[in-house]
Amino acid sequence: MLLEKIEAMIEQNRGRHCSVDKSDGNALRERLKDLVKKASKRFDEVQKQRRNMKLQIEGGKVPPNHLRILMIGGSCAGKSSAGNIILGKNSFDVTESVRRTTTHSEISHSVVEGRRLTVVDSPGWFCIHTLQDTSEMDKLEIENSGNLCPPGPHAVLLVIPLIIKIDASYLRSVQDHMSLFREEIWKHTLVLFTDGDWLGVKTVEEHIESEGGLQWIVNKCGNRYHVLNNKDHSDKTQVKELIEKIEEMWAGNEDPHYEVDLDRAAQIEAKMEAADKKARRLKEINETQSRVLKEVYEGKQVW
Ligand SMILES: Nc1nc2c(ncn2[C@@H]2O[C@H](COP(=O)(O)OP(=O)(O)O)[C@@H](O)[C@H]2O)c(=O)[nH]1
Ligand SMILES: [Mg+2]
Repeated sequence: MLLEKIEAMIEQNRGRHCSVDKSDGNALRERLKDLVKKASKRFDEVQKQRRNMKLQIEGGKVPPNHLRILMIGGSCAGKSSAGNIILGKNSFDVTESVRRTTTHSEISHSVVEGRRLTVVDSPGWFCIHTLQDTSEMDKLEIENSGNLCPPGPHAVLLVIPLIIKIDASYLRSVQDHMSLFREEIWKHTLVLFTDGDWLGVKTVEEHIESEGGLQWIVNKCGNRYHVLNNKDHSDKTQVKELIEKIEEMWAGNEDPHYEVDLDRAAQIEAKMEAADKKARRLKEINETQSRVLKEVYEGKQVW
């Protein structure tokens, strides 16, 4: 059937084939060669950087036995799934439809590889929204997420799915929403790529080098990144290696964690409480109005 259709198409085109420009092919090959070269350079740099950090740990800079980790990123990036994989249990609800399930930041704890882990999951932002497009409540939730694990997270995992194209609006959205935190946050941030099952034979470095926006993000995070396949619960080495990378980042930093601003935390809490109270009041008014309308409609109310 398929062959018949192909033959009919060839006949229609009177045997003419689609011509390709040889110079185009050569240019593409050159670009690919360049990309592979850059990818291999990035890989070597990461290995060198990791060796140096490991030496610091071996030299006596022992990482804390209790690590606090904050998950941030766009909605549906895989933050909750990654949080669950890291903790080794289903603590956070995962979005299985278009409706987002994480609307408030949540905290959970576990012991992994003999180490206590605290993970804070956050709602995230719509991945092409600018800061202006994001609601005030969501902004407060995102900003407040770090305050859930005082004095602050040792590691911030900026979750980015490998499947998504990092265009200018995606990059702008990341930059905008990261600005809800202080600039120092980048020193404690590692890019966590999800959808590891999608990568296939391509290396993560080749993926980074093929997306301009991604290079900016990864470089801003001091060339720290890790790939997770959240669908593979049996692969424990992917979490073990992530924790090693978090410890190495910790060893390379002067400040032990991203310090939360307690005054700002109190302000946010007050704002959230006020918004909550207002929402409850509006709900009550709405309910009263509906009840009165229902009574009028049913002829129970005499005016
Ligand atoms: N194939 C694949 N799907 C994933 C992966 N991580 C997350 N997902 C799916 O992506 C969707 C959003 O995940 P979720 O963790 O709720 O994202 P969040 O909104 O950032 O918390 C869910 O349907 C997950 O099953 C992954 O590594 N591979
Ligand atoms: Mg979630």
